[in-house]
Amino acid sequence: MTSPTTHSRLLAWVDEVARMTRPAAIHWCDGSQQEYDDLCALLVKNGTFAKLDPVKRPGCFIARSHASDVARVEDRTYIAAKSKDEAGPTNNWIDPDALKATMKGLYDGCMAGRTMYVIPFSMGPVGSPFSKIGIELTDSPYVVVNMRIMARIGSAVLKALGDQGEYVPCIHSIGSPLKPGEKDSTWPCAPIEKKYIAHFPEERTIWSYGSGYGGNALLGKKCLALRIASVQARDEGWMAEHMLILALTSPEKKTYYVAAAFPSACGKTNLAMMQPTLPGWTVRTLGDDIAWMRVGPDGRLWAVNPEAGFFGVAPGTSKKSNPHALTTCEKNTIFTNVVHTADNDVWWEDMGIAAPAKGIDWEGKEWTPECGRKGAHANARFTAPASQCPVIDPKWEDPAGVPISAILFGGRRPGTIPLVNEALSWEHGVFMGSSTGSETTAANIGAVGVIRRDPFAMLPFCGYNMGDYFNHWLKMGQKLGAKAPKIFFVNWFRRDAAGKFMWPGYGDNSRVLKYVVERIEGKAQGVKTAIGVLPKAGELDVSGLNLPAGTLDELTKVDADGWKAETAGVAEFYAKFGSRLPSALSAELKGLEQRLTKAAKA
Ligand code: O2Y
Ligand code: MN
Repeated sequence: MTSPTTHSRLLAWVDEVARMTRPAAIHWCDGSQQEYDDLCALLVKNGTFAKLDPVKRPGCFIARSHASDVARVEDRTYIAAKSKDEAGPTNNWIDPDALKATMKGLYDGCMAGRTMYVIPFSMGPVGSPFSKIGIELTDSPYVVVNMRIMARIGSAVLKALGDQGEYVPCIHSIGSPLKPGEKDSTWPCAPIEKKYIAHFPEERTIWSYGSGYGGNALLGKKCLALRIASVQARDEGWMAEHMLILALTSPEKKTYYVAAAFPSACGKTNLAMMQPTLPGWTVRTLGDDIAWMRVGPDGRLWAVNPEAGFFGVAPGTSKKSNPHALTTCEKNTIFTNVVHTADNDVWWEDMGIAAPAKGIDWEGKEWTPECGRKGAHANARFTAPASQCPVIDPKWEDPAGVPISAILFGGRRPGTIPLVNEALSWEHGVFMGSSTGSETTAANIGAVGVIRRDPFAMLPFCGYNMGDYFNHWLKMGQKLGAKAPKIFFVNWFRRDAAGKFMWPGYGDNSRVLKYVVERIEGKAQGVKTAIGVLPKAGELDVSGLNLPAGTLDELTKVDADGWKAETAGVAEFYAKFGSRLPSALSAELKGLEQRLTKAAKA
């Protein structure tokens, strides 16, 4: 195949990587439907894909990964900055020269017997001055078809790149060369100790080896649009954030755009596609995972979703939790690690429909509801085009983005943290974001049920020293001045003494969004407390909820003892950053402690 570009730097790099990895063929992706269909047919032939029932699930496929390759691997993810200090205390640092030597050894001949696909991709609408182009070289056709859903790929991107344009070079290999005549497995990958997800922030380069799954392999998402983009954003004066973007329209038909950061496994996709229970209110989706935000010509903060699809968690996605996600993945969707039912459809735990009498589970074993095992992996995924979301916002592909009126931070916090708490200032909001914590679930690594500090939900995704990242947030606030969005901390996950959730969540979170809008409009007064502005009695619309007596008070009060422990936890976390912690944040912590002491004495 002749190369479809005259970009000499790109051609030289593709040639260099091909000489190192030695693929049997090179394919430049044009991003067409025909190419997608051909690759899906190849994946079916190889046994990686099975085509689902064309009536029930038109254009859909199911894949099962290797049992060792089911999620992002944080302990194999590296920020290979020149110095350890540049990567900071929250990242896995490794010397870039040493890592390159190791990875070059792994890449040597790693694509033998396979095709190397060249995927030109754009994060953000093609041709927008705010979009970033990447080129992913991969030996995985599964990655190509998923990338076609998650990003804009192919000829249009190469055209936008021209013959001089800048791009982020991304090398990806599953790390499983094929000997002549050797039978391939359905999910080839390398063992865990050989997996590397490496970022070279100074060079704006990504090297991934050994995994074919999600965030490890679809390099436009977490690797480029968050880890590398966060570095670009710092240097260029914008923000790359782990945030959903939604449009909230009031009964008066006024629309407010909200960006919200929650750690992984806190229901970001559900909130982004929420079906409000409050009559007259609507939510439209712009993005469920990543927001790129910059100060617009009018001085406000404008956000775009750089992605084109959703890579959503299947288990737990149901008519109750997220009916719009279910509709989104009715067609043209790739399912990975869910149950393949006997009638050639898909199923997962907590889907809200009866389990099939039998099927094949994510490990390829025969499965029945009685067998005692989960059928889908906890991190089973659907990859679906954003355009198929029934509540996609008409502006979701607008290159200018949308103006953000409010930023929400949140986490899974069983105690102390109120349902909604408004920051007293931008700096206080940055303090809230920096101290975000969330109770770990089975979807995280490590112990379950402990509070993991996850500042701005960016712990696994910030490509540089998190202390400097806090400072970048403070600087953005100075640029925005009086036009800065209001900041709120929300917590849908409070539990009572019996361990039961106290707030119904899902569509009822629209009640909190309504209060946020009423604060923006000055219609709700709130009460200024030591920890922030809390809703005044009667200001949260809980009509028809029938909350047990005392629940709302409990959800909106200052728990003095809990906050004492909270500030101690934040102080301990902040100590990691040493001199890189902005003084404005130590001042915020001190201010909070003093206000709590004063309130206790009053
Ligand atoms: O485990 C993976 O490879 C995917 S993780 C992921 C996918 C979509 C959106 N967010 C996340 C996350 O971990 O935050
Ligand atoms: Mn995410």
